[in-house]
Amino acid sequence: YANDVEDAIEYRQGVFQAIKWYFGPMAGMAKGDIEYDAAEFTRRAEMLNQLSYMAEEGFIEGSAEGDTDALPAIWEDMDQFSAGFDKLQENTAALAEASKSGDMGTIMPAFAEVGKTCKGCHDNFRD
Ligand code: ASC
Repeated sequence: YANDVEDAIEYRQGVFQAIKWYFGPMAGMAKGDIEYDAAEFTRRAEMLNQLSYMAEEGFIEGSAEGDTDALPAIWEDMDQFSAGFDKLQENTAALAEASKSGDMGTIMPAFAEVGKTCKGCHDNFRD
């Protein structure tokens, strides 16, 4: 699957853009800035779970060079980087499940875990 480095960078940035698109209003609902809508929250959690499987393949060999904030540490420790996506997949699945309760008290801990997973990877692997 020979991919051009620039295409790969744009691809993964697009996936992260989509993650932000789905995540943002969920954070708004969690904070109470946006009215909580249980079905909409669940839909977004399920989309996040799908997206959590999509970004990693954009980190192709050689794509530390280019218009990217991705740090070379990714390719130096691909196992740890990859484990972050595994965690995101698990956490977003747990969030989708928790969201079906329709209860913010049940949802919030699962939501916080997802946020922590985003941040953990950014701290280690994003400029
Ligand atoms: C966001 C965003 C992130 C996460 C993270 C959560 O809205 O852009 O990277 O939330 O800050 O801890």
